[in-house]
Amino acid sequence: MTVETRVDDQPRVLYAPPELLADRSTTYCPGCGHGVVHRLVAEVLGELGLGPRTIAVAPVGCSVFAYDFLELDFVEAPHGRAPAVATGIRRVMPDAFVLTYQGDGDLAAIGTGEIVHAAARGEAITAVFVNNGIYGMTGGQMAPTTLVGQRTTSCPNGRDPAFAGAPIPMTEMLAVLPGVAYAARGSVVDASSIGRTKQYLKKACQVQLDRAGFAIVEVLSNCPIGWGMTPVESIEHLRDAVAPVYPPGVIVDRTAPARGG
Ligand SMILES: Cc1ncc(C[n+]2csc(CCOP(=O)(O)OP(=O)(O)O)c2C)c(N)n1
Ligand code: SF4
Repeated sequence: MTVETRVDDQPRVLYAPPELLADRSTTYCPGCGHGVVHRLVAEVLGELGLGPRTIAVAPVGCSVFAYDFLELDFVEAPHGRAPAVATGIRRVMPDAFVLTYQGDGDLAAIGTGEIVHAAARGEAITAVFVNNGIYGMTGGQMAPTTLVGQRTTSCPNGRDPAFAGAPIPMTEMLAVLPGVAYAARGSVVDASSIGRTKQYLKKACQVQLDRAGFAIVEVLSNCPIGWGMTPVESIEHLRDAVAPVYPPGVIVDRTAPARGG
């Protein structure tokens, strides 16, 4: 929706949606972070002029609907297989810009093998990894990223690390692989975090354009419905409980010039 005002009796646009964001009402739950991440993807690809040559790969999960909201060519992958599908696209269409969009159930559980091997091979792919700490689409079950003590529909007494293990910091794990040229973690917690996340996404796209290796941006996001919170409570929880466990920032940048002698 375009927001306008009047200055000196002249119309002035305060905010206009990016061209690559479809002009349709959201079907995500009120307050869901996926919409913010979609907007950032649309802005970044638009600013880099990549819309026409992008092939995006949608996941299984709430954000499968990215193909309805982003004006891009999309392929939908089976659950967790987005990096493998993206690899196939990369191999047969070397000039395409290839972007994957996955949730944490998709990327960090059923799709663990695919993301690890695509990253290890240094595939020229830009991966967007939306970590909301839960399986949103299927009713809020525990994911590998669920916090210790967090209650979900499959661990109603809270995640017990003695039974379910500790939360998996996927992006830090991937960052140790030499094929990963760039790995960063942003969040949708407030305007400045969203601005930084946009910069991370832009850098991750540039890494692909430079054929420097695999690039991933994790985005800490909120799932008010799955967390049993209001949208405002979920943002506070994201800031106070989630971000300390998954600290935002650049995790690795192998494109940066080496320092010293
Ligand atoms: C092979 C297969 N197994 C299980 C499912 C059921 N399923 C659909 S979405 C989903 C979890 C998605 O969670 P996440 O990736 O965190 O995305 P979110 O919905 O939270 O955005 C599961 C297990 C499926 N569709 N296919
Ligand atoms: S269940 Fe969670 S992730 Fe899915 S649309 Fe609703 S708030 Fe978003």
